[in-house]
Amino acid sequence: MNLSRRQLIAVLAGGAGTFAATGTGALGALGARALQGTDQGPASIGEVLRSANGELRVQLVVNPGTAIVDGSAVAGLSTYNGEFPAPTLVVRPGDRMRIRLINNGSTITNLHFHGMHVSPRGHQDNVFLEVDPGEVHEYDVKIPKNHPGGLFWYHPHYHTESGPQVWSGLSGLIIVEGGASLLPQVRGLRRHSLALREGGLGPDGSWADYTTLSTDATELYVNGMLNPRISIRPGETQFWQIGNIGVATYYELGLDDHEFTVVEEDGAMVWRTWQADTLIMPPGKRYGVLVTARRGRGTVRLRQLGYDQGKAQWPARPLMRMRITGDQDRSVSVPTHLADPPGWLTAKIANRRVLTLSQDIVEGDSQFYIDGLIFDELTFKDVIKVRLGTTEEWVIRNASSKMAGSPENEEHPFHIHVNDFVVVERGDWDPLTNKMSNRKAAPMRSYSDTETIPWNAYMRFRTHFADYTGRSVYHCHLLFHEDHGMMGAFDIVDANGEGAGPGQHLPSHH
Ligand SMILES: [Cu+2]
Repeated sequence: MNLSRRQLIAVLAGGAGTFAATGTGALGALGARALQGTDQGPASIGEVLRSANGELRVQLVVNPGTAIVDGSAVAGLSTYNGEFPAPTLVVRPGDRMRIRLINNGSTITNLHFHGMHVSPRGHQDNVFLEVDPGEVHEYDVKIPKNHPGGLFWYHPHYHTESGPQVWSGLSGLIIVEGGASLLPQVRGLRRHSLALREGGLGPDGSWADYTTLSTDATELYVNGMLNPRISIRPGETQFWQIGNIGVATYYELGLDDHEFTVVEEDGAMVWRTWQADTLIMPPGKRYGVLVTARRGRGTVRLRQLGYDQGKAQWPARPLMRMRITGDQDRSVSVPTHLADPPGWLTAKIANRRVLTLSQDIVEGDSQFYIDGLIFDELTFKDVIKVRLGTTEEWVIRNASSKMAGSPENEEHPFHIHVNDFVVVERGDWDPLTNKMSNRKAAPMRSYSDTETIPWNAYMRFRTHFADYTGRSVYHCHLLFHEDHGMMGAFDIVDANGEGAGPGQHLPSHH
């Protein structure tokens, strides 16, 4: 028996009507022919679900059970449609995403479309939805015609369950066509989508339980594979879209003796490109980069160079092989200036806010706060109200330092839904004296939706609340921190003060 990956997918999926019935029975035979863990096949993205005629109409089934991980059948995951990682959704600006979410899991779930500029209300990017075990929810997400092109991702966002569910396998990429891929220099290039996420096996060979693996024992998968390969010709330039769709791993990415030219960040084309030897990628972060093979034939490696996040030390390890092979190809380069920054960056600032991230241990359990509050206890008065069409400036500062009495030093990746922001300044901040120092203007060359903040430091950003009213959230994208309190809610309100949509209730409201 020698099944291709696509045939495996067909066996696993079994057709739309039989997702629920797909279990270990169908996979028993596959387990017997499991590939070796060091197969190192091509870094294929796997199943791709593409929109047609303005609509992506798909079914995503939360499917607890066995999935193919790095060529082997592994029990104990929970995946969308039996795929690890989840299928990649490919859409265009102006499309509708009509997604039937079927929850065959044992806990409440929902869907979030990370980084996308779509409505946070109704059956769209609404993290307040609760899809109970056994329930079906029909999402209908309208992507605006002017939506930026780039790399996004989707995952469950039900407070207290986000971490365990993403860990178990529920995360996948979304590509919105457009962005840098439409540049004349980039248009014809070979492309790769690289989904980075962690995981690993427990003592019994099934998927490890959430939070049980040390950082040393955690495996780092690229498109669900350990150390896969891609091929590139000498001199060839390729366009890679890289996303960290895991729960906790911080990456410093490096490519032996090669550099990255950054053309997209967090799902939007940058205004000014830059060269980078390394890319820092906390959970949720995405970059689109051009890579040119600068050596003759041979193999170089994409590596996790290692990252000290404070509490967690992520060790260095190889992630993927880039095999330089074939005939010499012609390199391309892009201009430094690609676009102008948005006009609202210099608009009148309607409001300035300061938020503080912190943590503590309460009765033996870790608790994470924004402005001293955990998400579970937020009441209506704690919800930030922002006015549609205005520009605000927020300072986010990180008090998670031992010096300030915190149990750990920890970086936190700050993420906000619905609208991107532009970092304008970074610096040090002393939580004891409240003094800012080492203030540095940020380069202001791109949008962000996820930015890490070191302990005893701050970032200042500007954001513009365009197009959509509704209630949504900002939070730490270490999902354990989010699930344990480090999330806040905000309402984008119209001129009448109307914001939150029907059913957008805080947990304290229940
Ligand atoms: Cu955090």
